Amino acid sequence: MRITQAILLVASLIAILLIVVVASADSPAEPLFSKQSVYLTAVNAQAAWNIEQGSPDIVVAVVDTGVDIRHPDLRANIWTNPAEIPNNGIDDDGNGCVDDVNGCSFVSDSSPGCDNVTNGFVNDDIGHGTFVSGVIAAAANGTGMVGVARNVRIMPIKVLDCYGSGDSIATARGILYAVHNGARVINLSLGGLRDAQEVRDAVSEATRSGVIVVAAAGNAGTSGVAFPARISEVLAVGAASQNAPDKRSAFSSYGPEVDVVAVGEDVVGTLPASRCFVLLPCLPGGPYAVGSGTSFSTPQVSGLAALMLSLKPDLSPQQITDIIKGTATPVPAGSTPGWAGAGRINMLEALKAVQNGGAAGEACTVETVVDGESFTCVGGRHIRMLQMHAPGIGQCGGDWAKSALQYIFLTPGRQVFLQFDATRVDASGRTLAAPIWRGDDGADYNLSIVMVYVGLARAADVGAGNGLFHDWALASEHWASTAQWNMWALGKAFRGGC
Ligand SMILES: [Ca+2]
Ligand SMILES: [Ca+2]
Ligand SMILES: [Ca+2]
Repeated sequence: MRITQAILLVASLIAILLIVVVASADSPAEPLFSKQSVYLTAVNAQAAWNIEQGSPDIVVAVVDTGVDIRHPDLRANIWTNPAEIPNNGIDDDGNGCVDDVNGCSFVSDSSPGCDNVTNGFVNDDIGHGTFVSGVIAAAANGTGMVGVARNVRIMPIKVLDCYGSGDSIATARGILYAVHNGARVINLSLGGLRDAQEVRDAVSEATRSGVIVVAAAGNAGTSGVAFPARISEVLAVGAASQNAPDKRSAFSSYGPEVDVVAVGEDVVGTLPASRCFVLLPCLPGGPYAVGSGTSFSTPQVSGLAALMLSLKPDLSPQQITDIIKGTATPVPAGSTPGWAGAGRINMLEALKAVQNGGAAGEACTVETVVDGESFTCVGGRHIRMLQMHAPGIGQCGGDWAKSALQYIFLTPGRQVFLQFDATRVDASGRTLAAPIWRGDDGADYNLSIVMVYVGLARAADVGAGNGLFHDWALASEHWASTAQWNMWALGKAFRGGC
């Protein structure tokens, strides 16, 4: 069954001249960096590069139209399969793909006018996969552009033909090839409307195998996230505007499945020199182009995942997702609430979260509770809660939910004491001042403690209706099991508001 998977790109025929922002952090000497710096600044990339620029051990599979593996900004960073002998017509390593020295193609049911291209022929007919690859891993070599994760490896996997169309079988096979041949990140800048079980199965296998799948939300500009981005295990990426990175790009599809966004307008990428003007016009002086679409915000997130794995290779897909979402910069809802998911990625904060404790979002189970106000924590390294401003009397709702996420880092067994300033109480007995978490490092953490306090309050107090926020329904499910309390889930639960 043929299911068209359109590439998610918005042709941008007019290059916008950008005002160069001189970054104080890492600024590569690439001629095109001035075009890149605006959207990369919006995701804090340059500062992140002071922490990590990518490891050659981390492989990102670009499941797309193929890749120009000889591109001057990519050739040093193309994955190679050492167990395969090139051009002998034999599948030397027995992985199901003949002569796959630099990736594999699965295009066996192409559109009329396109060639079927299978096995080790990963040539890019139109340039889309090459563009995406440059966003991820173009080299810092003094020419052209630089990728988000300049030192990681790209595994070219061709599933889309010369019109950028493909089918779900090829897509699923491409995903599985990536999983079985060492990729840690899979970039899917493609999608369609229809669901496909074989793709769902392949994504599940990827996730089970520790491979994170990142996909474009779609360019319909309407409610309804594309498939496979809308699969729950997939990190779905929308697009923010270049000139106003707090706003949705008009083309960016939205819906509850969107996890995060990056700027998706006028992104710089690599093109095969022989394919200038097929999909996008090349920039003067080289095989590069400027393009827009969730196709091009997505590889920035894949690159971030690759940087995180370079820093800490044992991160799981769930941990990567939690950190990327947990450190994202919230953006205004505008007229399409939820369009950006957790917000716009913040590469620096994500890498710092990896450095500071690794497994963000890992559940921390409360082991013992002492008089309802302190506990020890086992099984996780830190707790994610919402950082909120102290609310005013009667204030509840929007401002709270929009506040930034904050991580509290714990070591197993470490005690955190809850302190509570009960001086401000509203008419119904609610204490409104922001209480304090005092860690055993002596630091005070100002947190919205409403949820925590409810959870750690003795059930009898809460049930007795003594004013301890017992009408906050989101917390109620946790009351009965204080001693086995998943704090991380609690933090998430509260995100919805009061
Ligand atoms: Ca092979
Ligand atoms: Ca061979
Ligand atoms: Ca370069």
